[in-house]
Amino acid sequence: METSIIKVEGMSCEHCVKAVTNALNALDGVESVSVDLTAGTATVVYNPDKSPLGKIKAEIEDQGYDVVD
Ligand SMILES: [Cu+2]
Repeated sequence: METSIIKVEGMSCEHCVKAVTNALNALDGVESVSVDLTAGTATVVYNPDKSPLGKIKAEIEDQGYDVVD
């Protein structure tokens, strides 16, 4: 398991938090997701063999938000 803190731009309300949280939780190998709206971060615990970080970031962008590297 790995933990990554991903900086996300464009989240403005609880709806955004839910959208990101639900989308990431649906990915194979994602164990937990914690989104901090104020900080603009998503902390993800995941198995990188099942869902590499690039896939997780792509999923966030698919939801309409920007990942800041
Ligand atoms: Cu929102």
